[in-house]
Amino acid sequence: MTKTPDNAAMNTAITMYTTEHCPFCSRAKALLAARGVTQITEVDVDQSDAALQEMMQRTGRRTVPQIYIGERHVGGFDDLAAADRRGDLARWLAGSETMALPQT
Ligand SMILES: N[C@@H](CCC(=O)N[C@@H](CS)C(=O)NCC(=O)O)C(=O)O
Repeated sequence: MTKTPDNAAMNTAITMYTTEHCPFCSRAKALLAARGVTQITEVDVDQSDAALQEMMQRTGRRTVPQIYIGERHVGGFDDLAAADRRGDLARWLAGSETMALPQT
């Protein structure tokens, strides 16, 4: 079966370190939703110091959101939006960087 970004997005595990009141987190979630993502595992770093420590250790950053697509660290909202503009986001959501995008 041919993968499309839409159906692949549902099979791509996305983890987002967030806090409840975080405009950049909302923007990141809205952008991912617009690209067909239906499920995001959110880790609220305000609720758990262990989660905050994990995020900082894993990413080297302390701002939220911090977004992972599978094991790939995308970064924050700015990084996500830049990846979207470059066309990388669609490839990552499709599950393979090496997969050729359909020619239009
Ligand atoms: N350029 C970052 C900005 C992220 C950002 O400023 N997030 C706020 C919450 S919406 C934050 O973590 N503030 C706490 C801090 O700067 O230490 C991005 O695009 O993700």
